[in-house]
Amino acid sequence: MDFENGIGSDPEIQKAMQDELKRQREGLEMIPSENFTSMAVLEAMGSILTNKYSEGYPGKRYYGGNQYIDVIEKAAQERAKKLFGVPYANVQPYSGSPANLAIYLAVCKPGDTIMGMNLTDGGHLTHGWKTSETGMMFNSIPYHVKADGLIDVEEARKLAAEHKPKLIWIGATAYTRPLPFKEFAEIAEQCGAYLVADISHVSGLVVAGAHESPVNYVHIIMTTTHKTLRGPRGAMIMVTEKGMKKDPELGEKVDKVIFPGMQGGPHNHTTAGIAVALKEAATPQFKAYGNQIVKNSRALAEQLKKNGIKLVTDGTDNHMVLIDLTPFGKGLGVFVQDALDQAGITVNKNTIPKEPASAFYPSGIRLGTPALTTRGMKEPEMREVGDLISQVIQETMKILPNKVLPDDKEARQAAIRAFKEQLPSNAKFKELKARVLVLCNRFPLYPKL
Ligand code: DSN
Repeated sequence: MDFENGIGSDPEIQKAMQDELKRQREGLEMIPSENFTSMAVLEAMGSILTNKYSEGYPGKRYYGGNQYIDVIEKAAQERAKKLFGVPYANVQPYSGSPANLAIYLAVCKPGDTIMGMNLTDGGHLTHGWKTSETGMMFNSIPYHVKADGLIDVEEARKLAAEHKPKLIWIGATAYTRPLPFKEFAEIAEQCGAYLVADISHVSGLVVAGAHESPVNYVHIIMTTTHKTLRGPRGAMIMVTEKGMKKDPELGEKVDKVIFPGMQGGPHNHTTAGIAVALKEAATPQFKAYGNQIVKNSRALAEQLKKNGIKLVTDGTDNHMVLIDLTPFGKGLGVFVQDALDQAGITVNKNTIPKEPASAFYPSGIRLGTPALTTRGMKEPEMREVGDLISQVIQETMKILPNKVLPDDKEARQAAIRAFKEQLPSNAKFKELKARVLVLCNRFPLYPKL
């Protein structure tokens, strides 16, 4: 069979894969939750490990033939425990959202009160947002950020005292400052809640010492493995010493919810990729990498500010920068995202605190430096990238006839369509795209592929 000779047997998919590789190579990848894994992680992911079923846990499997899978999963667990300083790790969650659901089910019952950061303030869907099952299954009390963009710890303290949540989340998807673990530990202590740190975005920084670790403050830590940690798409749930003290059976409860409670066979190729990524993350090179991500992010923020671009919290201490476009108009994120795409810069439109438009048509742009840092870019390149982004924004505002996104659905679609249609022929975007390509070519990506 042709298929035995490789992906060439499926030219349609092969071409899309090649096109995607070219896109990753020739553009600036600035979605803060994305990264480029090492070749070692890629090899683990594209391996024969995908062939095996292994329901259960090492030494306690439902199917035979798992002796080597056990080696891999045990290595992943041990590496996670050592790296984060925790007594317990489950490396099987398929990704962050199911991992978070598993945490709820391990410590709460449907209808219980929970607290998380409001989505449009930078929180995650699974921290209790109204359209997520987590916001429907539980009584969700959101806390917010203040006018300066920082988490409103005092509001969270009052809400926790009033509503006595069973579980509190500390973690975010669009937040540029350190997460206040210590303050939230006091809040959780006062109402007896489980405190869970969702460090999906910053786990690579935590490992590198570029963000404080939550390990001494929270009961449970969840992280996805594909963001700053540079592993494959997956997730881990870890229970801390503090969590084990609160409930000595917490680890077993998490295990039971993941399997048989929620999932079937673990994705063994992913588990191997996670193990490899954790080995990489333990190296001095990774420490330097994590710190460089933050240096790059700060350099990018400074350059944007120099060019008159407004930032939420006026800067950054982590891997992320959040542009506030409201000085130009309401709900303009969609236009800037499309224009940046045209110039070869991939970002995502995002809500900003006190979003004046909507979650789907927000007024911000979220940027991140993990992937560019992986390519080897440093502060001088970030200043160049800051200039490129500023010029895209300026050109966007120049060509947008009306700086307001229409409220009417059809008028809105027409405005977005009309804007998109003119992008390919715009001379300024062509020039910026050419500059992006020159920059990317100086930092080759996956030269061995
Ligand atoms: N989608 C992820 C992010 O971009 O932050 C979170 O799930």
